[in-house]
This record gives sequence, C-alpha cells and structure tokens, in this order.
Amino acid sequence: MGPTGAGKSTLIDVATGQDGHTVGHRMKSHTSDIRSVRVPHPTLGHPMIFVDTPGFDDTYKSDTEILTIIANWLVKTHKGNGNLATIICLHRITENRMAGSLLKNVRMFVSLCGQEAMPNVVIATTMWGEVKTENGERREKELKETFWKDLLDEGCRVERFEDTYESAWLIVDRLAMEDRAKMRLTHEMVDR
Ligand SMILES: Nc1nc2c(ncn2[C@@H]2O[C@H](COP(=O)(O)OP(=O)(O)OP(=O)(O)O)[C@@H](O)[C@H]2O)c(=O)[nH]1
Ligand SMILES: [Mg+2]
Repeated sequence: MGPTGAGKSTLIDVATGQDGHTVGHRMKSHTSDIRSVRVPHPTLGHPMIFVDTPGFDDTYKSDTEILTIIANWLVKTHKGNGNLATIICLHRITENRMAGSLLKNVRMFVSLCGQEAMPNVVIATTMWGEVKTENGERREKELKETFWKDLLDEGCRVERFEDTYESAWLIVDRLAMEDRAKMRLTHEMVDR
C-alpha cells in the first residue's frame, strides 16, 4: 500500500522478476485495480502472493474506495481462508513533508485486520537513489521519532527498499513465519 507513485508496482516487479510494464512513468496514477503475482519463495519454495494495489491519493479514486477494493479483493479471493502475511506500506524518502493520509490509511487498514496485526506491517522507504544519503537518513530518523513513533511502539517496522531483489525479499522476510499474527478479513469486517 502507499500513495500513488511511491513505488508499489516497482517493488513487486523487482521481487518477482517482472519486466516492469506495470510500472507507471507518467504523472497520473497507474495501477487502478488489484494485481496479484504468485511466485515461489526464493529459498523456502512455498507459494507467495504479492498483491499490488492502487495508490492512495489516487488521481481518480478516493482513499475509501481504494480500501474497499483491497478489502473486498482479499475476502473474495481467499474466502476468509487466506492469511495476510505482511502489509508493506511504501513512503518516498524524497518526500520533504509528511502527509497525514499514509498514517490514516495504515491505521484504517490495520483496524480492519485487528490491532494485533501491527507487527505484520512494514513501512518501507523508497527512492533512496534520489536523495543524498545523509538527508534521507535525517528524514528517516525524524519520521521514526515523530510521525511513525506510535506505529513503531505497536510493533510496526521501518525498512529501506534499495531497488534490488535482495532488498525486496528482506523486507518481506524479516518477520519470521511463526511470528506472523494471523490476519483474516471477513465480509462483516469489510461491511463495517
Ligand atoms: N529512482 C527511483 N524511482 C522509483 C523507485 N520506485 C519507483 N520509481 C519510479 O517511480 C514511478 C512510479 O512507480 P510505480 O512503481 O509505478 O508506483 P506505484 O506506487 O505503483 O504507483 P500507482 O500505481 O500510481 O499507485 C516510476 O517511474 C518508477 O520507475 C525507486 O525506488 N527509485
Ligand atoms: Mg502501481
């Protein structure tokens, strides 16, 4: 999840070896529906499904519409049997101001999944190549100490996406399988 243009489709393409045609290089929001990519885990071999979502602050859709699309897709596809392993929220480290909507949307989604889901949430910062490392690190520190502090206290992690396959999988894998809280979404939760 994350704002439009944060690099969601890019991360998934890098992690799954796709050719990048799903990445938008224009100014308007690119991914308008849910896209899922199934790949075997690189070392463990079991199936993993990456779910690409439309960005919040989308050019054409409201945040509530987008949350509903995501939640409905999860319920429909997995009929309540699928567990969400990790929720990756992307934030551009080039952003010199913090919009309130990322936090609001993370909170709203986690409240759908249940509060114990917070350790399954990773905030991954993107676009490190576009900032001087020291500036990026200063911002990262400030974000951890202020805007993201409450989320971190509740068990959420912050990682960097460094545009590589290894980095993408580190973000996915840092949380050991057995520590993953079971997150289930039901129709009732979505309706509510
Ligand atoms: N330099 C740099 N560019 C990136 C990075 N991630 C994404 N981009 C570029 O940012 C633009 C948008 O990336 P997408 O992956 O399409 O973003 P998205 O979050 O899927 O956007 P929506 O589908 O609109 O929600 C593309 O031009 C990407 O090549 C990154 O880590 N570094
Ligand atoms: Mg996209």
